[in-house]
Amino acid sequence: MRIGIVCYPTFGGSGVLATELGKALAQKGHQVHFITYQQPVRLSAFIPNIFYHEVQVPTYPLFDFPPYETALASTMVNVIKNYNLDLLHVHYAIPHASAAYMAKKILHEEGYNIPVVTTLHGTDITLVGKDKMYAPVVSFSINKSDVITAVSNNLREETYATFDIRKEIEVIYNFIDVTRFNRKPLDAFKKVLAPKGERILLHASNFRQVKRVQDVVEVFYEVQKEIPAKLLFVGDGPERKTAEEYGHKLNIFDRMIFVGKQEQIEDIFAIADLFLLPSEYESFGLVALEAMASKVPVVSSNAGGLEEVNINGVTGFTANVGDVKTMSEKALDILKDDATLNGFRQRAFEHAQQFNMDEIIPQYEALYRRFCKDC
Ligand code: GMT
Repeated sequence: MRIGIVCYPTFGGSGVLATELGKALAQKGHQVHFITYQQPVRLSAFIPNIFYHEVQVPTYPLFDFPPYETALASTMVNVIKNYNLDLLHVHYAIPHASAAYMAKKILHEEGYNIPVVTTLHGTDITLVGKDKMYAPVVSFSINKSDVITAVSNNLREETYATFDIRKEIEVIYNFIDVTRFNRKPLDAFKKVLAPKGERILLHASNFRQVKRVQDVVEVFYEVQKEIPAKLLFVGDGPERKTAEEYGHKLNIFDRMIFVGKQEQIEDIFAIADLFLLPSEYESFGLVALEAMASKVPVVSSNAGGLEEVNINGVTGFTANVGDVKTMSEKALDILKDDATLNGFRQRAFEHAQQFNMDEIIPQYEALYRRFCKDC
């Protein structure tokens, strides 16, 4: 099939998932066309049947806000026609679903039918999408998609609760390539970060408010009182300063390490003992799954779809949002001895296997084939 994929090209979960999906589809022989404003971060190597089309947004002195959505819809039209695409799959509703609808209508006038699949990822519904400045367009364009998918049952329910959606929303979970995360810890790396064999707690995110990085510091503060430990932060974003300041305030900054944005996160997961994700909301929590596939148990909140990923008492623990006391106790329960930790490690790893790409990619392919039986 010839498939167009529209996504954010950045480190965020939706962009990562869309890029990995495109790469996996190309590997299976499909022709994949990425349409976005920048080369997706996970699209570094050359793959023969992957094409990248950059959305150029011409500026003009009149424009305080360059009209990205117009440029995106026009680029969609051009790419779909030039490459005779069979289907367009947009990730993250804003503004991709409405731009796709515009492109679809333009092409329809020319007698070209392009099916549109919209995958909802989370904040496009729960945080940003429901803002009344966006909601009417989001709701309308989701309803106009030929197929709607959500990355967890929770997000499906949230979407129905938030908008008047008159179509079926199908759940296709986030996926990972489990072989990528099954790495041996690099001893030299571990020695630099934890020279005295301290336990390594890890948090990786875009440091937005929804991640509650202050809770991460607070849980670590309680843990390091009981056992020697280090806290590793991966990623960057607006709340990084908050985490740093809080570390200074609690006098534990010397045990906190900020490594910034990293592409080879699997090597970092490999040396971690526990992953912390106390988010206010996660539609799924792709990063928690990556941790689990790396044999790292997770202590997370129970918000959104996290309980569909992190099974309480099995792959780690979940607690109410903001309940740092329970999160700290559970973190210590996991880390108290090697036998307990190894049990959690193994169960996290086993649970992660059901989200392997081999299980999930065929679900997307089956969905595409409804519109393109002969391709
Ligand atoms: O986590 C983020 O803030 C980034 C965000 C995105 O849209 O890029 O991630 C969302 O999509 C991921 C992939 O489907 C999910 O695994 C994340 O849970 C979800 N984030 C939120 O719901 C906050």
